[in-house]
Amino acid sequence: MEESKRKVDYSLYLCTDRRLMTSSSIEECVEHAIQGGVTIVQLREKDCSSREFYELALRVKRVTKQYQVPLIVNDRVDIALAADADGVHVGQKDLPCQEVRRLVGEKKIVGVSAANRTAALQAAADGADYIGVGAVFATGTKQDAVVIAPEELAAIRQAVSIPMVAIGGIQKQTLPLLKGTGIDGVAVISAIVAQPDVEQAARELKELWNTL
Ligand code: TZP
Ligand code: MG
Repeated sequence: MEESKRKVDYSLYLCTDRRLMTSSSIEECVEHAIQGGVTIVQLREKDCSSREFYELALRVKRVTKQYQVPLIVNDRVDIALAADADGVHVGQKDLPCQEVRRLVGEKKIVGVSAANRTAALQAAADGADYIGVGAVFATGTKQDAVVIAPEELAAIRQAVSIPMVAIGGIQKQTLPLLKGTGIDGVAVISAIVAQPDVEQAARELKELWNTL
């Protein structure tokens, strides 16, 4: 494995969403979140043009680079490459992982959303660096998110050895329920970006994670 990828800390994984954000810019949100303990950032913006997404990626990258936190671009391989992000995250309806890996090479991080054992095994076989698994709890952030059973999370953990990040409805109250699941990190949107104090929200989640 590439040396730079070996060190990736998935423990507190932030996904952005301008629609829910309390900060006045994504850069500000990301900077405060990193200061609070976020270890990896995914630019996940659904309502913007390619040009805007690209420009956002460049702006956010200035922040993540300053703090040496990896930046992952959601959905778009072209934008991840153009902005020289650290990686790209794809879902089951995006480009297949094998193609993504072929396009971005070995140095970039490739993440795949997998909600069941079959998808997780496929992602691992196709060269994914990590999988995002969820929704682990009910969430209003993603309209079509389906909550997976704890047994499914356990089956996925057992099936693959690549890092696994849980997502969906993770808040201060629900994070402790993930104890013992063997996940490598928690991915959150609203529990950080929608909070009045982004830095403090990230810090509290990080503290909870550290006691897991
Ligand atoms: N994928 C599954 S659930 C979800 C995504 C992107 C939304 C997570 O948002 P929140 O606010 O952390 O529940
Ligand atoms: Mg996607």
